[in-house]
Amino acid sequence: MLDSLKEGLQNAISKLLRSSSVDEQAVKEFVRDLQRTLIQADVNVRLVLDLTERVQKRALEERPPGGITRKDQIVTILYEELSGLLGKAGPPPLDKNKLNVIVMLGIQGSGKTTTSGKLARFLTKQGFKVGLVAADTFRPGAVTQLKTLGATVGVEVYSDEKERDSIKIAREGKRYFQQSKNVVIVDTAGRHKEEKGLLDEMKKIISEVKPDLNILVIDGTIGQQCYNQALAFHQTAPVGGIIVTKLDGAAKGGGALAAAAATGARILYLGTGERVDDLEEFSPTRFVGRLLGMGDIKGLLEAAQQAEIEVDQKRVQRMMSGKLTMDDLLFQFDQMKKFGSLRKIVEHLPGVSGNLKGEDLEKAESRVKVYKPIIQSMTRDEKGNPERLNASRMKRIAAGSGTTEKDVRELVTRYKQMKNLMKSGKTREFRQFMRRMGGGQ
Ligand SMILES: Nc1nc2c(ncn2[C@@H]2O[C@H](COP(=O)(O)OP(=O)(O)OP(=O)(O)O)[C@@H](O)[C@H]2O)c(=O)[nH]1
Ligand SMILES: [Mg+2]
Repeated sequence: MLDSLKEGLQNAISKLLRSSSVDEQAVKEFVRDLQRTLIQADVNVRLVLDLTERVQKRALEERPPGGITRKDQIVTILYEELSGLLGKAGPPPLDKNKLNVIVMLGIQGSGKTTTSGKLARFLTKQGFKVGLVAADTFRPGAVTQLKTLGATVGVEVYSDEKERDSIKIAREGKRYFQQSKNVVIVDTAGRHKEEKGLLDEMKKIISEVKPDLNILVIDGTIGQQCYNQALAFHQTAPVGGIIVTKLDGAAKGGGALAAAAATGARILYLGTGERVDDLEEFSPTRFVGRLLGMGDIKGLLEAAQQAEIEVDQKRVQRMMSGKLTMDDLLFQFDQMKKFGSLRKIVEHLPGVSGNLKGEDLEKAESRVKVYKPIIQSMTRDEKGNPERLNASRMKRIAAGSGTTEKDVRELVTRYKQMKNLMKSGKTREFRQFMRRMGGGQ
């Protein structure tokens, strides 16, 4: 499931990067691709629509900051929005000057007990005085499991094997550690998902011990079921933080996205193995990178830029060899916008043909909006070989694109000028400039 999500997202991104320009149409297509791939990957539809609506709005409204291309900016927006779903990074809100009670919530086998041990160790290392409370009276062996873990991490465990009432144990445990500790972690029982009995028990424990933080433990391998599960717990006891476990295996934790969205709570830590040290602080950007199969956002941007550079370099090489199509011309106009006025560029380039006037080029820049529909109305053959554009073809194209024959002739003149520029620009500086253009920066 996550592989296809990853592939779909990457395809949407490379398609965007290959498009000759990033106009409204390209953005909308990108957003449609995102929707399709997210929904196919079984991500909650509401979530998909909210997310893609924000991506589209920002992609159309925000201008890229200096030094960043439109395409990179849109990829960054996608990253930010996906990461934004997961909230900010940071430690849980614990106060060393008081007793902080943490209740661990989650269904059977999600990793509550293991994670209680890991968290106890983690917080002890940070200078907290931690106690563990074994309030799982449901599963035989649960108390022993927690005691063993406590011994491993050097944290005291409160338990009462004769007591069947988990609420009482939770209350007594809190009282027991009241004076000596500043963090108490209550490990609770897990049963089948969304079972009413489990949720009722949680509710009672919570009203008894009045925790400062309820942590929902979610198994990272269960995918999208996370959404309903998280919601059910959240409605019973407000979830203040999430820990996603079992992310050391094949799971990439897409369901965590859904859990975070369902509760509005932050993910605090990730469980990445069975050992007591296998707990990582959570970083939204790193996590989204993992979801997309990339190291981090920087890695994705670099890969994206590289793909773009390769495509563009091939094009520049072809153009320099004297072959220029109408699509190349549009590409050039778009590229030139990145480097400032075409006129300034040409005036600074030695060896450029004298028949190319700066004003013509400046006009060309402002006329791209007219040229685009004209080029779109050409046949493939005409785009590739603009020499074939005779009077009758020009007439047809003008009618088809809603422009005038004069506009079409003007574009053909610009085309010829650009082709001459390519031919005459044989100096080293010109070649360097073209390579720079191809490089996208
Ligand atoms: N690989 C891996 N295994 C984990 C991780 N966290 C927990 N486990 C394993 O998952 C299994 C269940 O973990 P527990 O901590 O017992 O889960 P629980 O939520 O307390 O289960 P119940 O008490 O039955 O509700 C155990 O075999 C753990 O070793 C993790 O991050 N990675
Ligand atoms: Mg347990």
